[in-house]
Amino acid sequence: MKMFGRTLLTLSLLGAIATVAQANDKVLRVYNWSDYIGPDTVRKFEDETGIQVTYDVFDSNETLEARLLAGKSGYDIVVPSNSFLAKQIKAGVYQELDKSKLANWKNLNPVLLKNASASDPDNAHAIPYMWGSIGIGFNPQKVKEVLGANAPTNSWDLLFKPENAEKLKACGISFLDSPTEMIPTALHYLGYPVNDQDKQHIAQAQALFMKIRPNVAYFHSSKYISDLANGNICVAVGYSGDVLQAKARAQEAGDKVKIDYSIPKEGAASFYDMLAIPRDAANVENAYLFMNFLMRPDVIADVTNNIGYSNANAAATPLVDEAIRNDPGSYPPEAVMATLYAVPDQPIAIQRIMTRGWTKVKLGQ
Ligand code: N2P
Repeated sequence: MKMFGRTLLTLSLLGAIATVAQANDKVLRVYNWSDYIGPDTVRKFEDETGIQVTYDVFDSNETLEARLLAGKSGYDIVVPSNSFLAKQIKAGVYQELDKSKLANWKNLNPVLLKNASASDPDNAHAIPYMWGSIGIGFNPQKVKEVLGANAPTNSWDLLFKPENAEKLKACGISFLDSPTEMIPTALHYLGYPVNDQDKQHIAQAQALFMKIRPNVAYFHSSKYISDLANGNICVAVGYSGDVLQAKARAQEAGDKVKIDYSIPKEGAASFYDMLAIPRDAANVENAYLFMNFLMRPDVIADVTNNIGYSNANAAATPLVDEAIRNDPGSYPPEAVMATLYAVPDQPIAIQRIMTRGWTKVKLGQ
């Protein structure tokens, strides 16, 4: 009995030591969107701090949310969009930030902080990282060949008018695989509020997709970057910076393919992606170090210069390449900004209806 007790004690002591060692380990696990960081950003952080980073990627809020709600994601930093944040905060997914550990907070843009506080009062749980819009990436040459010189590339008609989609099928159409972003895009096109909870209206949005479904090559939220750049598809509804990455890749590859990004005149969705620490993160101190590192103007400007998304760091703006600062896709002019609406934060029940409808759209039935 005594022996057994001592063994137990020894085991639990060993366990405690292991836990402390793990918590103090120089490791960090980050779960971010794909194509959303500079090629050297993580290595630079590792070199400066000696912290070993495991860096995994996802390409939709839906995927991230499933991991977070299942619990024990194992990640120390995750990057939800603000449209998902409020619900996740309520579900107790994140810890409150200790801003005394974030000396570079002062560099953040106060206007963006205020906007982001709509889903996180006082910015208590999350830091805005990058923001962008959901518009149309297209290959002007191919679209012109199929639809003629007057192709409505500045309008959602380009895709939602079945007669256009039917023709564009020949060169390849893709949509994001995200019901929470695509259904509101269709609701908006139909003239309904983007946060409409009327099931009939949501069904109409679904029907709009059903009509053009036979002409869609695929629904995917990251594959279109290389497919646009390679000329495998000619129109993709996608995230602003991802399309700009496709444009840059096509340019680097030579003159064969040219890519443009359009924010349709009817308006388009905008999003903020936020850095947050899950409640059960094992390496919280290292998470703070990484967050603070990402708020350094030189670091975050370099990220923007590589991925084409606008960051939320006012102090970094002078360090952002002029070509990106002047690109209306990354930094839209005031008049275009006024047409953007935030991806709506829908209640779970509505989210489920949209997800079920979306599955049918994807299956085409
Ligand atoms: C990165 C996409 C991030 C923008 N590939 C969507 N929130």
